[in-house]
Amino acid sequence: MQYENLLIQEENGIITLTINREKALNALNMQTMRELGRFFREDAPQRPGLKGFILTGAGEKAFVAGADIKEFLGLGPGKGREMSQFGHEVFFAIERFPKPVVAAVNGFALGGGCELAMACHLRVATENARFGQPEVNLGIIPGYGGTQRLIQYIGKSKAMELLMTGDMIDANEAWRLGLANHVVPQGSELDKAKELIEKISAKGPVAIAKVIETVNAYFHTEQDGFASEVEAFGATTGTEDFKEGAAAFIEKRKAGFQGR
Ligand code: DAK
Repeated sequence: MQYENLLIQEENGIITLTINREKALNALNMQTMRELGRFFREDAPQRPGLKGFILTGAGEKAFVAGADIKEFLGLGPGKGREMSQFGHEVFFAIERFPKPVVAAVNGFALGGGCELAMACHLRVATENARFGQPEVNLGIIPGYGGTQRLIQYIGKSKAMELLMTGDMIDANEAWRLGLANHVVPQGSELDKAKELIEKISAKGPVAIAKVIETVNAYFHTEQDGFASEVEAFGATTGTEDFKEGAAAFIEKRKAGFQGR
């Protein structure tokens, strides 16, 4: 199958997927989201012999600097809900994939980029990696599972702080908090990710699939936080604040929010 924004390389049973939009710091536009969905929902399940997958970003600066803000301007509550729901389906396909998926976080992992890294089973971060959920700077909330998975990884207190301040944390802080599994020098992240996948591939494949299934099952609770995120995200995309936040980013100025 043809991919516009994903580079797909296979070596020794490991597929490395590189999000290839370096000029936009690998921001997730809808085309890239559709391609990630197609890969994990249609292509990868047809390749049962593989050992695992690595997700990374092109260049040395960013893993993924967020959803593509330049596509935000046409959003409203209906479209926002629809896109959030689609994003959840794509990221659940990654999170529930029965083979290891490792994020090689080689720079900024912000907003949708941090959400993508969190949907992977493991995260190897380079020393220059930065994680954050800066959506509130744009007048919205995370829409690809960030409000739920950040709590799962680092706990409510710190998640609440990062979600409300939009602050970034560096790789060592991400490791200290349990968000990054390993921190490695820039340039060695793919080797570390491959080493992890090789180690896992020596174990029983059914057992690995069941580990993934049962660890994920721990977080299936009565109240569906993901569904409430879809609704809340849709609501924020209908605000004047969101229009102002996205316009301010594009015009490279500080946003003036009005609270409506
Ligand atoms: N989208 C589009 N373009 C981006 C981008 C992004 N998220 N991030 C960076 N770029 C572009 C910049 O506009 C710039 O393009 P040109 O101006 O050269 O054309 C180029 O990448 C290089 O960026 P900078 O010049 O800004 O590079 P710096 O080193 O100075 O700064 C930075 C790096 C990562 C600190 C900065 O670029 C930055 O703050 N980027 C934005 C970070 C951010 O706020 N990310 C978005 C978070 S919100 C949704 C679901 C989920 C989401 C949205 C919708 N739906 C369900 C609809 C998620 C939202 C987010 O991710």
